[in-house]
Amino acid sequence: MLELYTHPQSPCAQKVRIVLAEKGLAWTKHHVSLPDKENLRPEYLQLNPLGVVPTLVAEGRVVIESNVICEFLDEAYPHHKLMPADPYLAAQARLWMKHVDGKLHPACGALQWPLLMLPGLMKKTDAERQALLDQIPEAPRRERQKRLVKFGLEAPDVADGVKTYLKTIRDLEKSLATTRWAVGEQFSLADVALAPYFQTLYQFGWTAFYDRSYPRVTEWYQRCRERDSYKLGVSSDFTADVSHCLGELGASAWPTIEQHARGLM
Ligand SMILES: N[C@@H](CCC(=O)N[C@@H](CS)C(=O)NCC(=O)O)C(=O)O
Repeated sequence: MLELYTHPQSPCAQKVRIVLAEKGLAWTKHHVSLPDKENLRPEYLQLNPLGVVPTLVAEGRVVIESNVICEFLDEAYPHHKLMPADPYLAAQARLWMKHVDGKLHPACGALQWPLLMLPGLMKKTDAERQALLDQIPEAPRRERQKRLVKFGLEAPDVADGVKTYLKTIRDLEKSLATTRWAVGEQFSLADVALAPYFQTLYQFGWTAFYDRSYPRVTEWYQRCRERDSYKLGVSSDFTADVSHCLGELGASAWPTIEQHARGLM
């Protein structure tokens, strides 16, 4: 019995949903509304003290942190291994996963959060908003969200996020010069970790980040999208209405995002 606490637009949760689909595992969905900050409710914090999605409950036992959940599923259900068997390739996959967790994920948060989460928060009173932000357990996330409330897309986090995205794309283009997937000839947990962050660019119509100058990344992401696991774990949540709405949000933000990317794309 697998239960996943998730949100459709959370790249971390998308990683786990791709792994579940790759392995053909049945699971029960618990939707956590991030705009309503359900992730900070006491009952959720008991499961995940960091107040973030995803959280997996496997046979009643809680597993948190998306990379840890992906590795847990890969080991608990080893019929279709996603961590490369070769130790060197496994090390490379873990390096990508670490990069995503430490750098690309905060970068994505800075770009995506002002568009998806901020509008709901701005409907609250100043005092309510402040009180909610003060409850965020981890200081870097708490301070980032406060800066994003104050400065929106002009926050330094957004400009830094754009730089991190573009460096990741350049590095991935280099890797893909010699391998079909991020770390070898097989789709692996490295691809699982990376692909959802390209969903963010795709959904907002910001594919100019990679499709003008990085043909291997463009083809790699297309290959990811064509996998059944991606269709089931990610694309199925993006109905025509949702995609239209995200496209409009992305288009309205593009002039500022492009400004941050000027000279770097
Ligand atoms: N390192 C964590 C990060 C999880 C995370 O940041 N999740 C985001 C959604 S992608 C979240 O729940 N954000 C809630 C918030 O920022 O209030 C993981 O990989 O699971």
